[in-house]
Amino acid sequence: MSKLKIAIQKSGRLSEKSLKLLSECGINISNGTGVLKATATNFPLEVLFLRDDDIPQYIEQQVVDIGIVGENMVLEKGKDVETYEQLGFGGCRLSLAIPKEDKFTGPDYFENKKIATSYPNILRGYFASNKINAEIEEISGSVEIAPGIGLADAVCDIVSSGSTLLTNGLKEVETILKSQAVLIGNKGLNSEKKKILEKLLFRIKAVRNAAENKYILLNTPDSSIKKICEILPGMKSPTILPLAVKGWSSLHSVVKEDEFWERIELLKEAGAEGILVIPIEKMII
Ligand code: PRT
Ligand code: ZN
Repeated sequence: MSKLKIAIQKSGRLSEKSLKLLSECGINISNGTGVLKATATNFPLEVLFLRDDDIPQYIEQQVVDIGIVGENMVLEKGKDVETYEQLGFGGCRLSLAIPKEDKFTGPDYFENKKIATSYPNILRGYFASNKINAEIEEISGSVEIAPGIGLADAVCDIVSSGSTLLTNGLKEVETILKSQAVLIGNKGLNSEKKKILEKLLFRIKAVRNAAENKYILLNTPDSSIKKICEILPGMKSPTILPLAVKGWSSLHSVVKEDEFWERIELLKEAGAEGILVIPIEKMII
């Protein structure tokens, strides 16, 4: 039986979380340290550990079938690959930053300036759509120090907390794109590999849904059930069980993580008591 080949970052910001995702999907990987290749013991998957920059190209050439990389990398490399799923980790943005004492006047600021970046293609596109003439200085690492050493006037780089820019005397002035890790793949996978991919995507979605939702249990006077059901619609509809105390019920449902606090307030106002919130391990919709 054929195996699906997945590329993940060998060592870097996406490595650990990519492996964690596979493990949450129930896939065991016998991974010795320093190896380039590993095989899953309970799923038809072969894992290759590569530099993130190489992954889109290897997928286009079908050296590997699928891979996990940042959306920023997919856009910069411009390879002909399919994006299947956003994975909810590796969040960051690609931004332009200038010396903090400079006044930012809008994209015009960059006219005739020199900008250091590891993302020349995305940056070229940004300047073209804003009709700006600027010089792009491509460098592969430590972009933030370029203005300080006189190599460039500004930078275009990945930002997450913003502290690297700050410590280098720069301020973020424009966000070109927002990014997170995505699962990408070759467009011409054969039907056998597509089937394995579908199984993997099914598991990834279950993991992602679980991470985005919480299981909620609460006690409610029977008179409030209708109101509470409106606040907590659940997957199909909430489960309601009578309590030993007459006139009261226990209600079970799911709530989205990002709506959680707002809903809890509404539930309390509606008369809910003894609210328990529990993490979900897998969620199949
Ligand atoms: O060796 P390899 O080529 O595989 O790794 P790499 O060094 O090129 O990549 P790596 O591990 O740094 O990043 C991999 C991916 O993680 C990126 O393509 C992004 O999709 C994502 N990501 C998320 C980040 C960051 N957050 C991030 N903060 N990538 C880089 N950074 C760097 C940024 O370049 C800057 O130097 O962190 C610094 C800024 O961080 P803050 O928190 O100070 O703003
Ligand atoms: Zn890289």
